[in-house]
Amino acid sequence: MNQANLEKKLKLYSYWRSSCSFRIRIALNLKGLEYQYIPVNLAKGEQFSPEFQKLNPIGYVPVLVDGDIVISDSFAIFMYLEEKYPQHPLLPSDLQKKALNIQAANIVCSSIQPFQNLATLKYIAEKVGPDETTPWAKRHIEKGFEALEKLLKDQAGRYATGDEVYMADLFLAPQIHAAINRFTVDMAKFSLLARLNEAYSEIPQFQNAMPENQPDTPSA
Ligand SMILES: N[C@@H](CCC(=O)N[C@@H](CS)C(=O)NCC(=O)O)C(=O)O
Repeated sequence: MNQANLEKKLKLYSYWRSSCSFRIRIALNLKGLEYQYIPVNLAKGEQFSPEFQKLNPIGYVPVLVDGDIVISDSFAIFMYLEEKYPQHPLLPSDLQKKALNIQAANIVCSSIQPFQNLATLKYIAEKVGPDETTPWAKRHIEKGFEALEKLLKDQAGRYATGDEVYMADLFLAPQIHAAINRFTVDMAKFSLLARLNEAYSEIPQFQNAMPENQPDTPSA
């Protein structure tokens, strides 16, 4: 690859365990887009460095750099990728199904993940107590999961909104993964989401995007 192409290559600022980065890793994989993985170690506070904050002033991953274009926030990145790289569409053309996908994704993005974000959990640990972080996160994950089960029960097929993978799946898979692996949520209470999770685990593009398979995943 010549220098010009190297510079044009997509770059993803990511952290192995970040569920928001995981969403975009799946989107890039499904669209068949190669990207350079740039790790930002959230545990070491690299998100607060002046260099990173120039890219995303709020100091969160993911950030996507596409040539001269810099986009942060997984929702915005998703919408950008969908328009710029229309191969393997991740939003259905049916308007109702599209709205359902956006609704389900946004429940994860706005009404679940912010309650389990590192910054939120640090605040709870300091102000309330370190033992309160997991119950706090679990409570909000379970509230969201209850709603998602109701929302999707008559719409789901093999995947969240039918038999094809769409936006909702890209947001659900990382959230379910975090619920199980980080917050010990009992998925027996969420049979539909548990079933979807099984289906996601069989898709190579999802497997490749998983926290355990990233260049910055700590060795066991
Ligand atoms: N709405 C944003 C949220 C981004 C976000 O919360 N990222 C987390 C990782 S999943 C983060 O960088 N946390 C760093 C911190 O809390 O300091 C998105 O969807 O990208």
